[in-house]
Amino acid sequence: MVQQLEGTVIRATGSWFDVQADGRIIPSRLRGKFRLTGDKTTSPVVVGDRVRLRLNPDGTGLIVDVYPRRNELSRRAAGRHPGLRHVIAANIDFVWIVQAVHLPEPNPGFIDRVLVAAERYQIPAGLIVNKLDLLTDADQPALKELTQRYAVLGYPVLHTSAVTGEGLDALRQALHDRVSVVTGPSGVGKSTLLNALEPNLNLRTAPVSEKTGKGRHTTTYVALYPLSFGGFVVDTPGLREFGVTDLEAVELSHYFVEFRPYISNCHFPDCTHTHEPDCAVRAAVEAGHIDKARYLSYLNILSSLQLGEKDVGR
Ligand SMILES: Nc1nc2c(ncn2[C@@H]2O[C@H](COP(=O)(O)OP(=O)(O)O)[C@@H](O)[C@H]2O)c(=O)[nH]1
Ligand SMILES: [Mg+2]
Ligand SMILES: [Zn+2]
Repeated sequence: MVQQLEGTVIRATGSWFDVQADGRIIPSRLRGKFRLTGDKTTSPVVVGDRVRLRLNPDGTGLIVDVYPRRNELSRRAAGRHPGLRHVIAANIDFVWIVQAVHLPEPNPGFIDRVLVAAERYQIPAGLIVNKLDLLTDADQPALKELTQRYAVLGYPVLHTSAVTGEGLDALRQALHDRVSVVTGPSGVGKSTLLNALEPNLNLRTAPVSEKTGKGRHTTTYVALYPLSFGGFVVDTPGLREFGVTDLEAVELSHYFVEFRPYISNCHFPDCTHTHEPDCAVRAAVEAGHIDKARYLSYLNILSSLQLGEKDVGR
């Protein structure tokens, strides 16, 4: 009789998966059948997945089943597997997108892409603007604008500094008792913030290169960390870019929450809100009811989806 256990994947390195089951951590491999499913993803099992495993005599596990996901956060894979769906984590309660005041500069396009990926699965999301200690008087208007842009849409915005401790209590409360993903470009301070909240995590951090203004990749695997004050947090490797995937171009506007009230008023039911006559979304942009920067993000994502759909042959 082979012993079977159920557990949660808390670390994924590519070939090994640490599964928390039965109060311990079991290093596990995937059963071969998972490689044959034809699913166009970089990995069939990710952090946050609930799995069933078989215990081997040597104490390692063999993952034999993955339970259906409540949701997932995914992006278009780059690098070795261009075009495939790269699922960052599954079964998530909240997605935080971290940006810095400076070093590196805020990237609204990145924020909007992650928000689309979160809205795709109705995962609540918010923005953390970190490195507030670097803020100068000249930056105030830009910070206010960025904050307002997302706050009016209902996305919470936190201002933090791992240096002064500003905003850390609010962040701790926000992470309490949930499974949260903390994502963003390299160098914005994701790992530093989590270390400040939970010093025994000891996540590696690295200075941002003065030359390129970009952070270095220090986190090489995705892991789900338990928080002593309750909850779990996923620290992701810094992402250079966040490509939207796993949705059709015609769905995209529904994931821009402020477009939704207008979409059904467009003349054409399959309006892409780019060139069509009687487009209610474009009219709302003209009238100032939809933020121009958000509409530009929409156009950018739309064209990358249209290109992406071509190169995967759909
Ligand atoms: N000035 C300032 N630097 C910070 C802050 N948070 C992180 N850093 C620095 O930013 C660099 C990148 O941090 P890291 O946590 O590795 O970024 P990650 O790639 O997003 O995980 C490190 O040199 C940190 O010390 C902050 O609030 N203020
Ligand atoms: Mg990091
Ligand atoms: Zn339209």
